[in-house]
Amino acid sequence: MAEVFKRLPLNESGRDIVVGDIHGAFSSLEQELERVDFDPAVDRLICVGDLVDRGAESGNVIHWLVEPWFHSVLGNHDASLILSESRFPEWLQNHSRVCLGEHLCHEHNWFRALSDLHQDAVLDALARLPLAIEIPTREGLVGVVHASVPPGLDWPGLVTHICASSLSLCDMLPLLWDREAGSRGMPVADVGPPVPGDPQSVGGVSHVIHGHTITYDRTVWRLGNRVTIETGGWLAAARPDFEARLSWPAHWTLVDARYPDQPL
Ligand SMILES: [Mn+2]
Repeated sequence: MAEVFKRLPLNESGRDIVVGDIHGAFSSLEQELERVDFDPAVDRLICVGDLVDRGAESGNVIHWLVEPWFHSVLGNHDASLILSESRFPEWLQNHSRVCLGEHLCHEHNWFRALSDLHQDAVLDALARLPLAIEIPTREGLVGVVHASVPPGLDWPGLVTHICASSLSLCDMLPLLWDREAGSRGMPVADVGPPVPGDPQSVGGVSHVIHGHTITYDRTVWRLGNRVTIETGGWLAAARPDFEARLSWPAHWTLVDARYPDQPL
């Protein structure tokens, strides 16, 4: 059974660093980890999902996911690959693909160039990714979900929801695809700290960190206590022509899980 929810133990001795979508740009990310003096002996790296597609090194995902210091939630591109290859995790097997429809991604050409063995290893690794990760910190609980927490759910409610055996593919869509947090948020420089009881916040957790939507001005955005840290770090490696045309240059954003408003 795929692990749909992962609760990490408290990191007693190092940092928990969260990074936006990776999209197969692993070498570029390695340089960023050096910049922030990432120490795999004590630090952990948690990705908001979308490990594959677009970047040339997408197949390297299997080498990262075996590292004890690396964790990731499932992103829509990761899910699309699993679905496209008809190797769904168990929680999807009983449900129709109808819900997904137009949501399937079509950027999996890199996958077809891999050997059969490599393809199997990639699918097996991605199928084990959880939908949500919970990080306990000395400043409170931090959640990580690729796209969004469905309206009306607090964090414990979300955990109950995704662990329920009745969960359908339709129920999954907001977690993987919704753009509300990334498009309705505001740059953190323009909004004050989260207000207790803000209806836009997810209750029961200090904040939830998302990827999925590249923020308009490539800064960290916040909607209530929902923080979007996806600033397109993978673009320079995967889509240099596109990146060169952007008004605001794309770049990696790495944050300490406790202080997602303050990029490292
Ligand atoms: Mn993405």
